[in-house]
Amino acid sequence: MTIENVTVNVTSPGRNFVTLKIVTSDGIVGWGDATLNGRELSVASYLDDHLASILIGRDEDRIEDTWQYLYRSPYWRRGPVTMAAIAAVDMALWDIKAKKAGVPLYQLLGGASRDGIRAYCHASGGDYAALKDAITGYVESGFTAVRVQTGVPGLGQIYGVATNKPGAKYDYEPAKRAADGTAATAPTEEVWDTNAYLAHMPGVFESIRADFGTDLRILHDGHHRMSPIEAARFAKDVEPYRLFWLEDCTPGEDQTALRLVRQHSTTPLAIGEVFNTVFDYQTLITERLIDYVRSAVTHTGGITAMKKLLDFAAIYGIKSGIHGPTDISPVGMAAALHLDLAIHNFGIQEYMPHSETTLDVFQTSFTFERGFLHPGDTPGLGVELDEEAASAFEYTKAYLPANRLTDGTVHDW
Ligand code: EZ4
Ligand code: CO
Repeated sequence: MTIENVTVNVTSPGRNFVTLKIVTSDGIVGWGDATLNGRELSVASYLDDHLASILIGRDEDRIEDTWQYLYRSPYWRRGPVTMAAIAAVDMALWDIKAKKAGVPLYQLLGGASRDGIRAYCHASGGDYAALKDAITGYVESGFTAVRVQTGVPGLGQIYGVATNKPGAKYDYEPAKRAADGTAATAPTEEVWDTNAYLAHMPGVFESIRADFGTDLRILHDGHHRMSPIEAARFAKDVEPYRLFWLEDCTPGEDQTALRLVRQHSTTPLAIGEVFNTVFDYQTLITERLIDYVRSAVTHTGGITAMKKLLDFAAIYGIKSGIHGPTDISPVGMAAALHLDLAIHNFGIQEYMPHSETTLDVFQTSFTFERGFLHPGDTPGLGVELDEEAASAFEYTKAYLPANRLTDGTVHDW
């Protein structure tokens, strides 16, 4: 059989999503996630204007060949737009193949290696009291791992801290529309001071350990804001509190920066949510500079590429920590969960649940119970986009915030 129809759906049920639909000549439908936060329409155009016509008539079963063709043939390789577009095609073809086989995708990836997928959520608070409340809520609901982000005295709104009503769960959404909910025209701006952050954070982890004991897995995201020596100091200072991982401590494009951090501490390191290919990890993996691979399936060329990347990492004792924020659609989240269940070197899965509005549009079969996820046993990925429901939510431009140091210098967000 062949690919007969390729369409791109852009919808905004609470936030923007780009979804690829591939239909075969015998009517099997496959879905792929192509959402790139704040740059959605570029990927939609890549798919619509450049890929759709060349997919028509191809054998939908030739997933590896299609991946290589899309990666190598255009001459221009890598980058988040290209790799999100390839990822969407790849996910849709795996969805189709598993539906044809009548099995959940993880069966085609080798079957289940575990019963459930340990998830971590995002706990945040403007101050320690609010953070403690948030962590308490998650621990009570069964989570065994939490990412903690908190305000820094003297700074305003910062990365990872929810602005919603206190106590509200699952409420951090970094992409911002205009204040009245209509299309944004430019990013909002935040202010950052690394010195204040470095001084404040170790005490936060000390309090968490004192209040929650030694069992809780504590994660933290530095969002690429520290220089190598600052990150080394941070990793060393927080060593006594035994973080599960310190994520994205230095800017992502500088792989050798993590050598310095490694030389100074045993705090486990995770990086990669802005990476697109295995080559972004070549030095990090072969020199054992990280402990967890943070790529999103959606931004790293799909299931085909992620499986190879994680197998490569496994040889060096490095585990998965697949990116799972709300800007990964339920389709991309399902792709992550099938991989998580199947691979041996699973570490942890980020889980920021989607809003009810989003889940009215994407029908999912994955489950979450007492801290653990499962992709479900529906054939394929197990997620279907309700195109009619989606049509009610028009694309609404939203941007990730910009960030400046206190003297006005542009800094990493
Ligand atoms: O800021 O996905 O670990 N998770 C994160 C995310 C990212 C957003 C950017 O689109 O850092 O919340
Ligand atoms: Co992150």
